[in-house]
Amino acid sequence: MALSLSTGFADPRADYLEHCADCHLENRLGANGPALIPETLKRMRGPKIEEVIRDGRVATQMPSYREELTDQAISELAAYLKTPLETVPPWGEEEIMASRVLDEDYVAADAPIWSSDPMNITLVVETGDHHVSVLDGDTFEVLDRFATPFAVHGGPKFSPDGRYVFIMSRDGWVQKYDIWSLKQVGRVRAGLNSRNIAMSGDGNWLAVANYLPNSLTILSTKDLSVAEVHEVVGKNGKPSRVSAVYQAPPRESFVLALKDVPEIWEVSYSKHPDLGIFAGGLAHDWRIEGPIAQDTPFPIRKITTPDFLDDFFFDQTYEYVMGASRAGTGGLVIDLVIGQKVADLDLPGMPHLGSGITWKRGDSTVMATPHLQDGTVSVIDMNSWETVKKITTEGPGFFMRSHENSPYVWADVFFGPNKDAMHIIDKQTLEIVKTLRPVPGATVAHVEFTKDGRYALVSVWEDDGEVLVYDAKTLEIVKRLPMRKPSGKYNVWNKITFSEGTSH
Ligand code: DHE
Repeated sequence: MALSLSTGFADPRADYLEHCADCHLENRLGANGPALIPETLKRMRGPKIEEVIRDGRVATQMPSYREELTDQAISELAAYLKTPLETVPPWGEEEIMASRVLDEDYVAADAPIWSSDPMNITLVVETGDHHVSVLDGDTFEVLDRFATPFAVHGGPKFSPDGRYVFIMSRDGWVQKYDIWSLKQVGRVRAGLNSRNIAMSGDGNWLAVANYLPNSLTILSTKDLSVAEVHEVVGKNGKPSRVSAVYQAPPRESFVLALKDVPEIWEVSYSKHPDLGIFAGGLAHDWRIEGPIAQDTPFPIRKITTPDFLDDFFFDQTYEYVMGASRAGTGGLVIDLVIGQKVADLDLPGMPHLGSGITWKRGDSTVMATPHLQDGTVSVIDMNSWETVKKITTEGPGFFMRSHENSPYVWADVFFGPNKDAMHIIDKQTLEIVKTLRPVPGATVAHVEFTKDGRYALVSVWEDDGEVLVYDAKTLEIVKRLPMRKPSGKYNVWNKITFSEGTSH
């Protein structure tokens, strides 16, 4: 342990350089180990930083420093790691390309090397030891289990044919994996701290939303090379973090939620100058600051919004985007064609729109979203934008799922004493018809259906966890698959066909 000569107290920077810098890099941005910066650490669920330094982290190379560091040195080191970086190093095209690793032993198979239904493959992200399991969606056999970058966040995105999958970590690494060959193709660090990724409708581009630096990285899906890095600066000149990026296939664009400026950005990848965001001569609209820049393959349209909008949900046409206000007081609907607010939403309690789903109810389409701050699922009519019902649940939830062939919506209770509950809601009556408690006391969350909707896969989100396979009709468990803290699950067919019961 390094002691300061003047005070006799621990010197956390010196301790960092002595014990941590080899794996986490002198600038704390991560190498073999993850980045140790507040942007990453604040988001980590699990043991506190002090505990990780003292006891190490199971299933990783992080050792215990119990012998080397006193309790005081550990707590000062933890406090040091929570301080923001004084300067963020440049992370543009050159740095990103220098980080790219393409696997030399990767050979693309001509056809799947397995005999399962390629459309019913389901991936399970196991955050306990940073792996993904590739499941046969009919037999639930594990075809492969591969290592991912540390701390995957957000849904992996499939290529439109379902062959490749792209996975992002909070440290900004993007991994490309070939499901047919069961092999990693390569990795690239597209940002230093990233939020999520979106795949273009044509499958050519992958957009990466970054907090650090304030940028959007667009990668070629073919070889993970950089197509463009957009610095994100609002109309008023203020730089902004990108909270999330989504694809809007019919508009041939990516839509960005911005953290620090009240704007929505639309980034076009259209090859047709009269389609997508250019339709209707919008390049000359007063709401857009100046003409849309045409000197880039990815022109940007900046739409001013009445509030800061963090989380989005789109209608099936992608004309309307529902946004949740940062203050948690409500929401609003922006029409992307005219670039204006068209409705307010009665959505207090910080709805988690990103995990909203839609279904047909009578003559209308409804959308449902859980709230992060209270035990409610809000159901909204997508024509009138009126709230149809606020369903009271046993606590705040994080994820919801359904399937075209299922009469039920599955909604978890992620937070609080009832985190072991999973509500089954009737899509027509909007009543909770059953509450499952498969493992009392354990966090039970996130559901994904098989291609035909016959089975629902539920995570027991614990270190020694499981994926429970339910018969989606009888609501009985038919199989239990041991997994290491399984989080999200993603079925190829449901994702590439944009099933209304799943997040996009
Ligand atoms: Fe997530 C998806 C934002 C915390 C697990 N999360 C998303 C998406 C967004 C988002 C915008 C949709 C992107 C996508 O899939 O492309 N998440 C946020 C937050 O703002 C929040 C509340 C705090 C933060 O800053 O990150 C947050 N998220 C968490 C967690 O603590 C979770 C539970 C554990 C973790 O691993 O970080 C978590 N988020 C997930 C998962 C998805 C996700 C598993 C994909 C869900 C899906 O089914 O598609």
